[in-house]
Amino acid sequence: MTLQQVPEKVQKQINMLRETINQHNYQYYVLDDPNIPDSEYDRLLRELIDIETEFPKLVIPNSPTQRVGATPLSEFGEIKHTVPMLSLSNAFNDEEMQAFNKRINERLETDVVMYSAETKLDGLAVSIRYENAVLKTAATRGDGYSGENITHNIRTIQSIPLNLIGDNIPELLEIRGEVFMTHKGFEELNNKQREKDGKLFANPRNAAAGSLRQLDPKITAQRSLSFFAYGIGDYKGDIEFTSHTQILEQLKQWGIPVSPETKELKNLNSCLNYYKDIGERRASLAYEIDGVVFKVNDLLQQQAMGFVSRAPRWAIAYKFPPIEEITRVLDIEVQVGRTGAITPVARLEPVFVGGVTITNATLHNLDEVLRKDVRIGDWVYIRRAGDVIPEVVSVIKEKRGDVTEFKMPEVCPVCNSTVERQEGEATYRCMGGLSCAAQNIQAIIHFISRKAMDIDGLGEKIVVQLTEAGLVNTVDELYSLTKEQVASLERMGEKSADNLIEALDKSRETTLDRFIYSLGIREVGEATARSLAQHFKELELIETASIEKLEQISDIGPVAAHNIHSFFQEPHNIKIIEILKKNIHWPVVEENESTTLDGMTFVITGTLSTMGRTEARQKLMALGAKVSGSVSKKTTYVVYGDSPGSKYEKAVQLGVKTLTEQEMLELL
Ligand code: 9MJ
Repeated sequence: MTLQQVPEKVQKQINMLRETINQHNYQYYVLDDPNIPDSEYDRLLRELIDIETEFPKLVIPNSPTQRVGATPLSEFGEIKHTVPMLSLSNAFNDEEMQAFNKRINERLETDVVMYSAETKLDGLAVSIRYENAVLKTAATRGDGYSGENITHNIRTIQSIPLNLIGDNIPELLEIRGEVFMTHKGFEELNNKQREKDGKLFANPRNAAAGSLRQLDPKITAQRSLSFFAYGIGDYKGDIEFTSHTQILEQLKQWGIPVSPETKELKNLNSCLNYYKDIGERRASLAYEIDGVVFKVNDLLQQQAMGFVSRAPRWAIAYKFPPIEEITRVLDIEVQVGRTGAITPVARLEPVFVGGVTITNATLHNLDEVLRKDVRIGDWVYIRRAGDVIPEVVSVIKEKRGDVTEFKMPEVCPVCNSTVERQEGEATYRCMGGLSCAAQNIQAIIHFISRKAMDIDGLGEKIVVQLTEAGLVNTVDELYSLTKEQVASLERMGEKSADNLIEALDKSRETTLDRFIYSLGIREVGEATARSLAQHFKELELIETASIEKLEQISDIGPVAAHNIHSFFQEPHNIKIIEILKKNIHWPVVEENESTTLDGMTFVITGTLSTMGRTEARQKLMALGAKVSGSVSKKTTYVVYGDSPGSKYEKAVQLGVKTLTEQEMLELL
């Protein structure tokens, strides 16, 4: 068939596919509410690719198939910003926020000022221009007046539409926003880099910057970049905007993703509460933020405020305490963990990071020490994000003076047993096993922890006291402790001893999955322990299971299977478990009783009040549930929030059970 003879039917099918795919992108990236499964989306895209391959003349630059079409550049061109891209003034405490609010009230001669509140994403500011709905160019912020032409890379970011959708499409729309990398995308990228011995990125921001400043768009396309818009620059269109939140709402309607954390607030007090709330949730967000941004919402009021040097007077970034700081490595010591793993730890000159004073940071293993080339005496960047263990990010080589290299000890600093590294493992381990006091103590601490046997009132300090007094060497011995023995410990009163014995007694009734988890088998976390309990139902069957049998369980791989098998072969462990079995009991695991949401499929629809849909999805998935975008007879539950729409109706039609948000929380 010649190219002139494209049947009308084919053109129609192509148009239909492009429109459908763009609509699904909008559902997924803007509404965070996909209404078809990923496999169905892939099928539509595949069909479009197939037709376009057969009829290459019908390919247009903004077809959803054309995200990585461009050839590598030899250098970045320059793009002038028709409206300058300004920066933001900062506030670092409540007083500075009060001063900001006061300046605004005074200049506008009113106390009635609404603010738009947004998270401050820690990524790269970009400007993207659409002409008559079509993405034309994109640039970095640069010096605010001109930036680098990164159109070829911006086109590879799935959540940025190549064509605007909806009504009242403007002749010209320049959107501004932040390109960033989620924690997940960052970890995946660094894992890939590690596998090929490539350069590791220090943080998601650097990874996003490195990915965006690639001359070859194929590399950018492999990186998981995200985007949220936070405003507009140049604009020619019919809609007359009156407020900032109206702009953001309209951008969403045109298919552009906007942060779901954006809110309209009525006064300073609500702004301070917003700062506090987001600060508390900072560590659980999927991406990094370094503060929140408040903008006067009314555009006329914005105009009246004007600008000062290079920042608008109507906006401010209220920054969170930094999570990265510079300090000095005083020493590098090693810690011996529960499984004998020897971890190098940097002892630091105390430094205030992310709201707390840090004196130690993990260096993970010897490979990391060598890769980062951290030496005793070095100045380093320390990072503490949320509740995670602080770590040394990188060395400031320019500041290096007199330094000493770290050497992995040949014998365990606690028990003098040999230290070895197994083939293919990054970790060195003490070979002393349970003859190593450090491993014993850590094993007991794990055993009593909240998610394991949950023995209240028995903290790390008492465990150390009990082992040093020779009263408890292994976990089974906890159950033969007497009140008198406990009371004999230093600083231990009668009452505390009573409470401890009572807590130990209480822990004698538990569940099989908790018991398995408490044994501290390498690679057996809570989820794996639950799978083992659900699958085998009886401890004896797990103890005697072959590696092959263990591997048949869906989330158990060869390494975990091997660890579980060898754990139960070890005579020392068998002895301890026999004693524990006489002291600890659990109910029979019933055939259909499910302590997890394994095998259940959820659909979430509407607006939830206590969390976003993404968070709800993660929570359900963490318990083993599948979360789907569409309702079918196979759906177990449809969770509905405000304005649930068609999915709720379909659930009722099909007789699928529905849950309110509160009911879902109870289930969780
Ligand atoms: C970030 N980084 O998230 C602005 N930003 O507004 C938000 N940055 C901004 N707004 C005007 N949410 C200049 C910069």
